[in-house]
Amino acid sequence: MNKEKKYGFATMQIHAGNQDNSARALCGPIYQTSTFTFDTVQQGGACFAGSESGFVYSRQSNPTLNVVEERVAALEHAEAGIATASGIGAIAAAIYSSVISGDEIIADETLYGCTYAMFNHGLSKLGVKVHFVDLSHPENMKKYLSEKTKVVYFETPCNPTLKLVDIEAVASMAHEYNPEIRVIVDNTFCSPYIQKPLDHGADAVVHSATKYINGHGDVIAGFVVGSNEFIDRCRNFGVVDMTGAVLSPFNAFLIARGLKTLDLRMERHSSNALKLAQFFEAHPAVEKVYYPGLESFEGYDIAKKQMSLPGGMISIELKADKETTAAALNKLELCKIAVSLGDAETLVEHAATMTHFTYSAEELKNAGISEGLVRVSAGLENIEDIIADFEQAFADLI
Ligand code: LCS
Repeated sequence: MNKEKKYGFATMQIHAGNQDNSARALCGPIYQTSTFTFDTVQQGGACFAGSESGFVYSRQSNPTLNVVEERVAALEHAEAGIATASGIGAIAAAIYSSVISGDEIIADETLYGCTYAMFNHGLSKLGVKVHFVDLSHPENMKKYLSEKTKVVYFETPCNPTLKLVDIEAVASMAHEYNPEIRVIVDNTFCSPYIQKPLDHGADAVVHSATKYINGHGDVIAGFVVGSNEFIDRCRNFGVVDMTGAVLSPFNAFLIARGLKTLDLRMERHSSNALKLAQFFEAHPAVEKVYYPGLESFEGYDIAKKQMSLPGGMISIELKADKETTAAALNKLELCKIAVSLGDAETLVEHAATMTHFTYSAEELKNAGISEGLVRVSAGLENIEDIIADFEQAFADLI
């Protein structure tokens, strides 16, 4: 690649990131090593002191990880990125690197269940107060902004309701109050192909790369991207000292492979999801459909503003009760009942008892997660086959 040239997204998802590759292999090597050797003790000391560049130990950095870190950062229009052992590892590194006891966070009230558990049950034990608000109305944030506020955190679309948050509106309100407030967006549901939060004023992005970024259901991974200064802190403090949640070189290699087709996959996920959402909307057993590509969806205008495609995630409510809903899902023959998302296979889950079991009944209500909410991650199969599977599973509900 010519570093002086600007390339398109598809080119960057394949080529961005420095390969340390003396054998000229098309696919970069896996540096499956915990540590790196030095010619002399003095050289080792210089690498530790930072006066000489060079790899030291893989909890800090590793050439195979560096490739995907640079690649995801480039795709997100960020200066730098760090790979982590999971999405939760990425969020923890970003949060540990942003707050200390006594600080406050404003977070959206609808979050992935384990993120909510970290914020609600975990951070409070460390003396960090989290105010949960509905950030789809940014003015809700105003009464909690104070000199203690260090982070504003949200997902858009939110897991599992698909609620959208206007990134530009929230970031500008937070920064107007205090430019030092770090606005962190979880971009897992979109991937950088569909949405680039930094372009809309956010300061940092976190990902569960377990999902679309890897895309093949065989890796748990995460990323944080942002400014050089913030990512240095996430690396040298957040990951190295606090979480230790470093990605394995083999998983970094799989992510580099998965990323090569990110744009193609997101196009198919989105077109399949749109057709499936339209099928659900017309189905007599379906009460409500949540999908950013439907004009009936509350966040439709925000989707048009900040997402280039409506994405692969849909949630629905059936007219049936919880037990009948479960019985209908159990009849699926092709689509899989499973948590996670963004894989080639269509995955279906019941949020209240699976991904969001960490919410109490009241918290579910506040977050807009109904008892019967069914979340669907539209896969890459033939759309006719996906629709036919739901058609037969829902036949007895009519
Ligand atoms: N952020 C979002 C929006 C997520 O959906 C998840 C996982 C995470 C962060 C955490 O990432 P992980 O540590 O699992 O890589 N979401 C899951 C879900 O909806 N079903 O299973 C996991």
